[in-house]
Amino acid sequence: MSNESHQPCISAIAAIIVDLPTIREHRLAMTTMSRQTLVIVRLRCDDGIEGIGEATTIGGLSYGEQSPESIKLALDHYIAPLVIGMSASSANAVLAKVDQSVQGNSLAKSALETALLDAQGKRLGVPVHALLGGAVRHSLPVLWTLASGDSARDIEEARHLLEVRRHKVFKLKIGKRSPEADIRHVAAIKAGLGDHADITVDLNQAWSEATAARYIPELQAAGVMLVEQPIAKDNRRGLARLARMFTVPIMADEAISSPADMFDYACDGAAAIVALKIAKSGGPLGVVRTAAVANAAGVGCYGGTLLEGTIGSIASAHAFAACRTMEWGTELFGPLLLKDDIVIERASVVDFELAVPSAPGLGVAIDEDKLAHYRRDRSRTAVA
Ligand code: MUC
Ligand code: MG
Repeated sequence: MSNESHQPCISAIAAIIVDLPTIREHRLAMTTMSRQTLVIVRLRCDDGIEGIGEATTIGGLSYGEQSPESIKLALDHYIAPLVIGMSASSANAVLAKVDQSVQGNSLAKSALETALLDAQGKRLGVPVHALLGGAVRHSLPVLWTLASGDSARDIEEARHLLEVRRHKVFKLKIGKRSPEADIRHVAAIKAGLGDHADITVDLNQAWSEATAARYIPELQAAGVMLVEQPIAKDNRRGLARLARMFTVPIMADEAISSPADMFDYACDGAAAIVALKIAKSGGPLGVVRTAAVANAAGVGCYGGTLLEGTIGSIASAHAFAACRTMEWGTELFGPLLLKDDIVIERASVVDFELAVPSAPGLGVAIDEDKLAHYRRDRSRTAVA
């Protein structure tokens, strides 16, 4: 049933937990992943259009405060009852209503906002990036994270990816071992790949400020391109002190989620670069808003990931395509870390770039057989 002004309305929302194996173990400072869990949102509208969205976490609750199960709970019990019956054509209005009653929960909000934009894009016959003001670029460079933990294996993996022209920038997840062991690992990989590749490192907050002050010069000497979130996300002044000490740029990730965080960090000169993520920002619109503050402050933009599958990564790609600048590239490699996915056409990287779809909506369709196979509740139900 449409409302009085014949606006299409949200009629149902399903949040489906899906567990997928990864192609190899993925080691970060706080967890080692051998599978990834997606929360897929299917948003039905009373004009027959369905929008889809996705949210992921890293290692359950080990990376952040939201888990796949809490995302589903927030959507099923709090968000869906608030928004069912609302007009489906304004993601801004729906998310404003959700923000009034639901604190935090950026991942659930991101999946919902993505699904609303997908549905509206399909309705109007335009890609999601057109709803965000239009694409500034139609493909995005994508780096790969080397995270097997073994230097020789990582070098071999990187050489292969260079040869097949998939990636030429590699991010190393460090912080789990001693700083000395990490520096040896980084230097070995940089030396092994030489000028053919750029190397970045992500500490995921693992170091104290003193450890960072002691070891970042060695990372700089090893030739890394940038250092991501070396210290605790709450230590903004510490990051500002570190940023003044070195020439290698510091990128803030966990520390910056919102336009307000971005403003605060920029005022303190605490980060030269920001990792933007739909997961942190509560969706593609939040990415564009945060990027606008970064642009105003002269902070470089980077397209980050929470290791989403194809749906979440393509939603991110639409947002990153619409940002004025994205000078540090992206890391939308999440789909390539998965052995399988629940979509008909998986995201792929060709000639070092991911193409941003131009079909209506996200330009991604669910593979119903795969969804039925991988959904966690498959033994209980076959219908979303
Ligand atoms: C993060 O902190 O950047 C991005 C790449 C990866 O391996 O993990 C994510 C999270
Ligand atoms: Mg990071």
